[in-house]
Amino acid sequence: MRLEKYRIDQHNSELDDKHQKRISFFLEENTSAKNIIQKLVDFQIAIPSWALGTGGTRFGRFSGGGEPRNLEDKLMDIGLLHQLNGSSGAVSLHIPWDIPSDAEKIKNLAGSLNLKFDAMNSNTFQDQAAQEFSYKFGSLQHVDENVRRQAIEHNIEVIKHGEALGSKSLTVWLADGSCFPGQLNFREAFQRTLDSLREIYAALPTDWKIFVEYKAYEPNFYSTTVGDWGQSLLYATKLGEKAFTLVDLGHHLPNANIEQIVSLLLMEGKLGGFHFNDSKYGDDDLTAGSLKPYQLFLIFNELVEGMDARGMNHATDLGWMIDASHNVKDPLEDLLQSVEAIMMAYAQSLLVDRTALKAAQQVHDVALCQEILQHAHRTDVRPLVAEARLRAGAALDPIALFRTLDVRKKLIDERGLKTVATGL
Ligand code: PSV
Ligand code: MN
Ligand code: MN
Repeated sequence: MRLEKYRIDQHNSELDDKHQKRISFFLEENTSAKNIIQKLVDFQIAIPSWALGTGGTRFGRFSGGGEPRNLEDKLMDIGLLHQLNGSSGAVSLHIPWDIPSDAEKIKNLAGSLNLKFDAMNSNTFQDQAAQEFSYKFGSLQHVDENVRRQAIEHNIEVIKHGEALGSKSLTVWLADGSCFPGQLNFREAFQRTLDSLREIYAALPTDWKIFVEYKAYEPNFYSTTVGDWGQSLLYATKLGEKAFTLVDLGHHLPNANIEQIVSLLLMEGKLGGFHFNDSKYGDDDLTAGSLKPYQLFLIFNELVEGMDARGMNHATDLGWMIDASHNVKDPLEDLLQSVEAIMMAYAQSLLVDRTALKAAQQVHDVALCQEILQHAHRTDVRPLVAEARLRAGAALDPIALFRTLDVRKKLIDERGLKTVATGL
């Protein structure tokens, strides 16, 4: 389904009085904020195709109904999100879950919804029905050359699908690793993985990037062959200039200082992209900003500082994506909440007084350094983010409009109650 433009306009005009008061007050209080609205408008966060259905746990899955039945439905859902918030203008596909039967048609559909194709994701962590060799003991790291070959060829096929759609990057997340000490020779596993990645790298079109995503543990619980940012950076450095590290917020050991990791990867020119989510324990894949909004802000603070230092374009020079999906909320409402949290953290980090922070750092005024950061984080930037939505032609209050228009009910009417999208 699509939202008729007049519905959004009507919603906005109902809220306009209140919004105008809030935004004028905000701009009076924060005089530098005027210049950052366009940055917020430009900033787009890709939606992963696997987040549109109710996620499962390994114990069960509870579909909420009206979920996408195929790739077209997934694009339609993201199109809806983008109409509502103006910041979800990209999709990240997972192959083989999202193999387009007709790439041209899918490309046109995405174009008509104003969506771009962000990174393509390969899948060598599950066995598919028609597949010859099993990934039970790894894929790109596997001791058997046949398995490695199959996994390499799969990645090359993913690149081809991406090329047909206009994507420009491939994200490789590997489940490879070991569950028990002694199971694996770490050095040889690394070397085999590197050799496999080199073959995939060689198949990249000239204007493509490859992102090497790391994860501390799960599904392997003793070692992971791309287990942390150090290992990812090693691969990315050895591969070459088109290879970068991808940071997924849920893929660290507890209490890792992710903002410092981000800062150093940026310094090395090796940060490629981001997967946003939030967690209390591990790779919980909860709504971005739902548990640790200050951490999210501190990460953005480093991103903005580091990107500005390197003269990078915030909107286009890194891949921004949500990677979250879970069991209990309407997936579309959940994604609207994630995008809002990310936009708020981004807006707050744009408000940091960097000159004052630098000066305070130089004289070791630690309390003032903290004040400066917390002042930005404690600023209620909701009017600013709403203003960016308004300027993008989206809704002042996306979730309220989603509910007023009974979007989920309409999707259930259209698609049925028992729908399950291909995916996790
Ligand atoms: C598994 O942890 C995972 O969530 C990774 O974060 C990948 O990005 C995603 O699945 C899709 O492959
Ligand atoms: Mn991820
Ligand atoms: Mn994950």
